[in-house]
Amino acid sequence: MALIDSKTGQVRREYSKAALERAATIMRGYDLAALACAGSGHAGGTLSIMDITAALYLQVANLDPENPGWADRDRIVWSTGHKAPSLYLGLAMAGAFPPEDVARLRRLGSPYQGHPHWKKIPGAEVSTGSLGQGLSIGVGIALAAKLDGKPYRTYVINGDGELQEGQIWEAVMSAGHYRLDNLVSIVDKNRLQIDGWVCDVMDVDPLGDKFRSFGWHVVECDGHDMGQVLKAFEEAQHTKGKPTAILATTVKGKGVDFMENVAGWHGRAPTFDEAKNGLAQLGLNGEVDLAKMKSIADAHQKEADARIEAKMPRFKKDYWWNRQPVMKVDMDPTRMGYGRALQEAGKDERVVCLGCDISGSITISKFYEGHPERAPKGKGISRFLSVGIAEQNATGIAAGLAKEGKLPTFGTYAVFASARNLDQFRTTVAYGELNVLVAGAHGGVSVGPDGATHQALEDLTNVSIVPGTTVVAPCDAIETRKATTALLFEVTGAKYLRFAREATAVVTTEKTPFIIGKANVFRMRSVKERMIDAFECVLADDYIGERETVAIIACGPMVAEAMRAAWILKEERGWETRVVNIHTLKPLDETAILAAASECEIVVTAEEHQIGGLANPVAAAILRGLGGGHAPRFGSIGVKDRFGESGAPWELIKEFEVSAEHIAAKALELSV
Ligand SMILES: Cc1ncc(C[n+]2csc(CCOP(=O)(O)OP(=O)(O)O)c2C)c(N)n1
Repeated sequence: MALIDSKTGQVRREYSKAALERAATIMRGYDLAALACAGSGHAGGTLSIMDITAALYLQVANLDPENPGWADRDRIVWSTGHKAPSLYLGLAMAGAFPPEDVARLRRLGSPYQGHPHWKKIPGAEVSTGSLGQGLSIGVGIALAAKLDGKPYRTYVINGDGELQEGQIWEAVMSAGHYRLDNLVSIVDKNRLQIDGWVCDVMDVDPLGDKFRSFGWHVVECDGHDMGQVLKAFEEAQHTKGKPTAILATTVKGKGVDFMENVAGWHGRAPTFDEAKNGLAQLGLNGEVDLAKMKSIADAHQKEADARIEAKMPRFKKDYWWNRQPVMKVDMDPTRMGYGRALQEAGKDERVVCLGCDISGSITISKFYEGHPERAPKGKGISRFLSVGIAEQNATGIAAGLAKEGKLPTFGTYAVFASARNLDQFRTTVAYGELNVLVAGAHGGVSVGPDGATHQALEDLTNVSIVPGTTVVAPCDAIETRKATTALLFEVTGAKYLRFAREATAVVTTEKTPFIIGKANVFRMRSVKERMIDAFECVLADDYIGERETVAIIACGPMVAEAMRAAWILKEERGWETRVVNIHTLKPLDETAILAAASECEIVVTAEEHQIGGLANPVAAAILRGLGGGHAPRFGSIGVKDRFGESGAPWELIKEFEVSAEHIAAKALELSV
């Protein structure tokens, strides 16, 4: 009904339609400013939902900003967690905190995580970011209200692309079944998702008919017409015996001409100049103080910098990437290798790619760059088949294609490619021995400001435990290209390739050996201008041990960190280090691990996700293989049983203590 003082039951403030329209415009301005301060985020969808946000938080829902845990408050669930800034600004405009404070968005240690965490923001009901889950949570909350005889209502904000997730329709079915007239789903129907128009990526229409067939009441409205929005909510409140779906037609990027209806603005933040331009278009010059917000963001950053720098082990000099005149590296994201390989592999007609609405970012779109015949064709069929935001279905479709002799591959963020579809991957693909290559992109903490929901820290453990899988986490973009090709054409069965988002050091060349299941050894021979020339790299099978002090056993981009740690240990202590690149976690090269363990005094494993994905199989291999032999001193670098958080990629490497400095410090600690 309104913003309420929960102690007295008095309405705190009522908004006219014009005041709500004005509030939505101001929130759009703060959104642009906060995104510009963050340097990343989702402009398009945060702008499209803002009129609905203003209506909901300032007028429709019963909320008390001074008592966010008030038992009778209406619950608002943001199933589309990427629209977190709109949620934050809804609360801010209602009076929970100053809107300028959202300038700290997506920074390390900020309550304003890239995707909302309810434990950090009083008033955020649940933690979301993995699409398709919020409506089920809403059903649960609405059922609890019915069980307890409580009058509160539950509002769930959904995206139209998000409706491609199968779980949504399970939730729709259950809400219809239980006739939850205290539940409302608002669909922000801006008709765009990441890969393009929803109707081309995977059509969800006719939405009204779909909801109605599951027993819902449906209201359609223009999501930017405040009168229509308020009327739609009112209709929902008066609907008895069924849940209501408000299908709100909106414009992605609403209010800023260069963002409107442009898919590319989905996951982009404006620059300060673009934000200024946007503020002028919204008529907000002087209303939203961009400079003040920047100074809030800068002050927050200063504190965060001091905190993480205090956590860094200290050495005689600064060995950080490219800070010395020697040991220079090129940086390239490992994910690039996947796309480059697919471009080439596409010559084989058996190769089929499935798009999961994140195609540019994970580089699978390179499959059709320069090859229009392979490109997605809306509802037409080509060798790039878009399946939308539907990881479980993608796994099943890939299995079906494989059954008929195709070589299918698909990928998405590793969190969603390895967990949400784990049963399909285990039972249909692995147990069925079908030839499917799953790419887990954005692995590890280095994903950055999207935060915990998007940082895959458990994926290697999840998939490695599945019998018969081949699991590869290559160390750089070149090795990712080789791994993709090898997995596609040389390996059969369930295959999982894991790579990262951030640009990391390139430490191999075309000539570096690469054989699935065979580790490589890197040995530093002398300091060189370029790091790649300072190290010798051979197959572990061909390496003759030199009784080095330390062995660092690493996978993925941590191999490069391990090499830098070897440099640090050589400079600081004169120690020799054997770096073992375990690019294949399964089948594991136990011979290489055992050789390192029996010939070196200290063994450190290094991974940039939960300790265990690599450390556990390595430790087990050492214990199994040593027999009566003397065990080395053993330590592990990785994330220590915690979830990730927002922050810049290299800040997170420091915060989560997974840098070369931490590896070197661990080796030194084990020596005493
Ligand atoms: C399970 C899952 N898969 C993929 C993603 C990555 N992702 C974030 S937003 C998005 C597109 C969402 O489209 P839509 O629901 O239409 O939101 P809007 O266009 O309104 O921003 C995708 C694929 C995710 N967050 N969760």
